[in-house]
Amino acid sequence: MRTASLRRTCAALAAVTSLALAATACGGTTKEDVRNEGGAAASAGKADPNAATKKGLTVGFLPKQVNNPYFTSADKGGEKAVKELGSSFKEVGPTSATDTAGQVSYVNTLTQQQVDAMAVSAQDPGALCTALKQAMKNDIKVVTYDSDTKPDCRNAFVSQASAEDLGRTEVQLLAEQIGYKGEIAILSAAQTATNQNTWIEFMKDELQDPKYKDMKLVKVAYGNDDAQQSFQQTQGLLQEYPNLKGIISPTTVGIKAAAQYLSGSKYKGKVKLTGLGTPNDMRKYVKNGTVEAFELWDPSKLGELAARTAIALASGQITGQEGETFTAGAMGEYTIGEDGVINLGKPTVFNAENIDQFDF
Ligand code: RAM
Repeated sequence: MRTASLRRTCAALAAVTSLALAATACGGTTKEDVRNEGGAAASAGKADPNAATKKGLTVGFLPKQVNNPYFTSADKGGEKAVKELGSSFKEVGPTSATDTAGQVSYVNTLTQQQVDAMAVSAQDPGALCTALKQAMKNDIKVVTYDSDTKPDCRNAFVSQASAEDLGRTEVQLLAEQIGYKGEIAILSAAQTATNQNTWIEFMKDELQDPKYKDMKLVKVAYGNDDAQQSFQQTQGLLQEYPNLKGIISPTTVGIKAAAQYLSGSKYKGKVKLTGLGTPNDMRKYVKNGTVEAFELWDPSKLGELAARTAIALASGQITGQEGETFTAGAMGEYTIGEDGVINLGKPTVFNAENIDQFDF
């Protein structure tokens, strides 16, 4: 019988050598491997909601980008929960939101280190799949949080809110601010980012509604979650489209850089800006009249839910199947939805009236 430790040795081998070589050295594919291949939908074994929460596990967090305050906050939430549950936390990850090869090698590193579970915010929907499947084959539970991969490449996805709600409400917020009229642009993160691209699809769909007939999306620009590139892209948008009335930036790095540019320019208060930002980053731009309203969820709660999901998976309380439920500590009970998606909840809209109530 194949033991977990043998599988893990093979994982380490696969991570450092070619997959084919590892498969040969480890005796090829087993029935169990095949069962595991399906990810969320086909996870091996049945969930036991009454199983004890395992302690002494190691959970690795791999954000899109380590030096992004949004992920610092998310991963701190994850760390706190992992420690509270009696397990060990580690964080690895690239400094650039476009270093997909770097993310792949961090997945392989975590596999080699034989962590029990990993929580990953994917820079790209497909690029991490082979590495993540290899991790799952080796008994490592894989949770994506914030930005998903394909459903068969992870056990569950912890989503910040409904992607549809986020996309549609950002258009609604901007439409109200510009009186449903004029040219608008989107300043996104990386061109491959699963989360931003999903939200943008819903924004485009929302714009099809006849009530937006006088609004026109003229461009989607990419600032790569880099402050300087996002600042320059904002400047470029205003040069290219002098009649621009508003910008939606569904990234905390992008919206902050765009606000910084607008606030020091003649467009301050005239070109409207909304999207997803942290209250702490955006406070001064709300107070100085650059930004009226924007939205976000609490990143530390997202990290906490990712950690609790990872540990529930590693403890056998859930497998990632639709309909399974689990208790995420004081956060309460969560039910796994279609395709293994778990929704954190509703985002909050921040404006001059409520922004001082939030500190993240
Ligand atoms: C950035 C990242 C992250 C996204 C937030 C809103 O920090 O792109 O993935 O969820 O913005």
